[in-house]
Amino acid sequence: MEKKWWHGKTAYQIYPKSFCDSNGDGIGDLRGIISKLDYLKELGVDIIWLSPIYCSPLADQGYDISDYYNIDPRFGTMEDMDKLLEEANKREMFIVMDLVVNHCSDEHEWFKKACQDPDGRYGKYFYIKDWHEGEPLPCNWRSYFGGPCWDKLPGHDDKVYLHVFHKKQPDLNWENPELREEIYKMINWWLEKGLAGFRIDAIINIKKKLPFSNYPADREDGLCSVRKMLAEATGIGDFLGEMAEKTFRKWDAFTVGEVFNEKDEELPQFIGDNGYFSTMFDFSETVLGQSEKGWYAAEPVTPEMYKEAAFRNHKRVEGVGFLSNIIENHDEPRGVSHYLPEGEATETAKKMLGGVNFMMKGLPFLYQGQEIGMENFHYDSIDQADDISALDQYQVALDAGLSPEEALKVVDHFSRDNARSPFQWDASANAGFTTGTPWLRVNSNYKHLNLAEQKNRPDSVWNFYRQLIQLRQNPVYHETIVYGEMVPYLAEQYNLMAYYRQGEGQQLLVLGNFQKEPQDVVLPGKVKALLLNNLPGFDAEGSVLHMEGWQFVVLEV
Ligand code: TEU
Ligand code: CA
Repeated sequence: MEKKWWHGKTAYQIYPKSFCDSNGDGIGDLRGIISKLDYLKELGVDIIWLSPIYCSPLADQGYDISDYYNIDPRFGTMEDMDKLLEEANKREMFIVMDLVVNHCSDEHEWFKKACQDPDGRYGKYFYIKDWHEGEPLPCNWRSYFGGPCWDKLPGHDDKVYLHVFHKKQPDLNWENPELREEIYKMINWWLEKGLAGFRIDAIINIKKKLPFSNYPADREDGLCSVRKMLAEATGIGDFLGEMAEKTFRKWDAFTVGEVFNEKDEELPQFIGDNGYFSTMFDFSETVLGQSEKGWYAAEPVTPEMYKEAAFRNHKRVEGVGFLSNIIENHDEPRGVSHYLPEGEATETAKKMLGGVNFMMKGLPFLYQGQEIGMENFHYDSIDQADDISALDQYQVALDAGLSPEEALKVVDHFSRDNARSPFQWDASANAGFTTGTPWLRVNSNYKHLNLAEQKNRPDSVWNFYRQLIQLRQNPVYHETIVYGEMVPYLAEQYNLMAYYRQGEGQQLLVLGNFQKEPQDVVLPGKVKALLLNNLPGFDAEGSVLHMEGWQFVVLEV
């Protein structure tokens, strides 16, 4: 595998709205981010991905862009953005933005012009179809946020437009070469500014199976998940290859794709040496237990499921490319609330979960707050929900016959708001996030769970993440941690997640006891060094290691 500048780095996702508010309006902003660059540097972060900060009505929190060339005033100005790039550069850090090009906002001028003249130039930037009251829609796809993918084109009673996400997110027509050129121009404009690259949103949706057709309904509503259509769509590679060629490759940009359900044979094209993207997220654990029926029908994720999914997916890409490893992001519940059983999210367990994920082969991505072990924030009532997905899924659960209490419990676990509550900086009012009223409630646990408390405590979750990052940066182990093969160890041992990372003349063994009960692990040989341990004790007797509940160690063997 060809070596790339970003391979050995550590990445961090910022959800700008909830990170740090510099001016007291309750909304995190670019100046807030700039003020925390030293903090991120101290943690050991190299690459920072910003969720969208472009102009947006924020119907889907910025994933609905109304102007790709400007910063939303709530987040700051273009001067602030330039300053951020400059300050990051000074610290040898890299800024990556979110590239949201499957759709734009219905308030983007392209869409407004399309509404004025659906048959004109901009009408062809979207998917617009004739339709008359009483007729079936062009197809029965269900949007990701619920309801049909088609809505009436504003100002026209006889036309509908396609949106696979929210109705305020009309899909861009990638079949139109003119639209594609507009997108490439925009990407190059940002890269020219000094951006290191992009996280590429929902990209798998840009290729539709055409002509539009119905699929067998998968719920009572008579609709069918868009995912069925996507599984049948072919030819996305032509678009992705063209985009990479005309933009990313020219700049040696770093790109991470939000890709779901890619086929095995497509992997080299996606993330191989000359792939469309540098890397893509490993979602094999996040999708565990999910059901097409909705959040209410999801199955709990067990440690065995987690291990099996992680090993399977990493094996799939071994020798092909790099995955980006996460335990959470802005669309997921907090990892420690999702993968650890209820009541078990102790600091020890949080470190174990972070450790087994971080040490896997690939690029580690931390999500803001993960480094202090932030947890799901819990709703008292559905009125507290902001996430459009949570509101939809609450209704889906009620429609399926759950009581309001049960439906709330479901949403409470899966809501995207869990990851979007403000960063907990300290124990002062609003966790130090804002001097005003935060746009979304602060988690009530902030008085004891916050960065200030953890920074000076050597055994905190924060200090553990710092050790993980330092281990990755340590020149003695760097090559092995970055490029070493990942080989499962004792894969059959129940609730043990263990694997080797092995490179030339070096073998590391990562062991996580994924349960609260202790367990014994037979070691493969002599322990040369104990590189990391989430507990004070290390109890090895001959070739047997007695692991405490949730213990995590990295050994050189
Ligand atoms: O998510 C795309 C996606 O495929 C879904 O998993 C989505 O997270 C889920 O349906 C929501 O419950 C991306 C962004 O990460 C997400 O925040 C945006 O809402 C979405 O695209 C639309 O831009
Ligand atoms: Ca602000």
